[in-house]
Amino acid sequence: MEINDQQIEKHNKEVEEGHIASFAPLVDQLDKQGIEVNALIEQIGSFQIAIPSWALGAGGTRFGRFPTGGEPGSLKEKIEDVGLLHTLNRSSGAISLHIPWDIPEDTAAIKQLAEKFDLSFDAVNSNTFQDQEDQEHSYKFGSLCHTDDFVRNQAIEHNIEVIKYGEQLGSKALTVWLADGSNFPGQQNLSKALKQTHESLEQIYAALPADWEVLIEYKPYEPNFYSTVIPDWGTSFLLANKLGDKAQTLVDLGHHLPNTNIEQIVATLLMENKLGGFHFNDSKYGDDDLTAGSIKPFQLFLIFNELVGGTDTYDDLKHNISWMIDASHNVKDPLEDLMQSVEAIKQAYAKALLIDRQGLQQAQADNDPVAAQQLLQEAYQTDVRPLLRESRIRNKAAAYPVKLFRELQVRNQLVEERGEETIATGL
Ligand code: PSV
Ligand code: MN
Ligand code: MN
Repeated sequence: MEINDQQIEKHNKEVEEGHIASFAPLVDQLDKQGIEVNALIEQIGSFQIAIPSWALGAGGTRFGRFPTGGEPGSLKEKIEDVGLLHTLNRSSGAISLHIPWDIPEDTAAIKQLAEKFDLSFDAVNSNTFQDQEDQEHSYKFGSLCHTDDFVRNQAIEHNIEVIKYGEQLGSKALTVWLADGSNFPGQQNLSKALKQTHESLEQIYAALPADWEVLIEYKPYEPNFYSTVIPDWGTSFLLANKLGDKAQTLVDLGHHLPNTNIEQIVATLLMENKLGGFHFNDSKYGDDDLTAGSIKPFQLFLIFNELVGGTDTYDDLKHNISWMIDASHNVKDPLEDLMQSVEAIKQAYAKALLIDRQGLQQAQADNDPVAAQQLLQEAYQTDVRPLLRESRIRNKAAAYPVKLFRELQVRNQLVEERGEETIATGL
């Protein structure tokens, strides 16, 4: 299944009139505000967000899994799916792999396929939270933190192996998310578990190629319900500082206790040059992995406000932040869901770009919270969807990606090609 230029052009022609009707007045309005609209559209259009390979199939809950049909059953098919997304929106130009779910057997062929779709490989993820069939030691009681040297070494070796796969594909980062922790008080010596984790990470760090980074995720609970070895950004930051310049903190939006001020964490990490990247998603209760921006779009906007504002001040920090999604579902078509996440992230970014920075700095200097709020709201309440559409049209993507996906009956075609009963490897 592939989508061609003619199909996209036809779609864009059909919706042109309606698009112009909303785009033209917005351009007038932004012009009056002194905003350089073409530059803005260029910034929005060039922003790319990586797709996680594990979100291309219908996600499961512990109660059930309801396959969508036509899900990718191999790495090749996963890349083809991300290729479809990128063709539709020209904003999903990278894929983040998870080993061993995505072992590239023929690296050259996989690279070639990715190139065909204009895709690069973002961070590669290790997996020491599940036991694999051929594995010698179990991760039941942890991996990098384990009390037993053999288990720790096996987990270290696995991470080094993941780096090697990533190197072959052109990735530049390893993401480590650990399920390590304990379920009951007394089960684990908390400081020893952290110390062992640090020592294990030191060995992984030593195996990083010169131009690589290791991104360390944190999570307060789940699958362990009493303690997690890296529960919060402070612990991730501590480890990243101990390890060195190539270690960074990864902020997964779902990995915070309710009401945490994530934008403040982002600002601090930016200031310290330790913001390695994001796993975008949304949540109501915990690590819900819901579509980005579906529950708290204002929070997403505030995060981008800190990013855009922060990068004004800390100019050298723009580099190398990994922009990734980590969301998956059992009630939505995964590809449609990912397009919605990308759209929400870009909307938040576009709105943050609209903020009158000078005005905001002045309001802050004047200690005028009313003016500051007014300026944020001015940007946040602007309907930026026509700008996103225009950026897609200029990049030869679909004005309305989900609409075209449905019109072309992409899912039905994937079901025809791959079958109804497919199960994608992943979460
Ligand atoms: C589990 O919480 C998780 O969602 C982490 O966020 C990881 O990034 C992801 O799974 C993939 O391992
Ligand atoms: Mn994550
Ligand atoms: Mn998670």
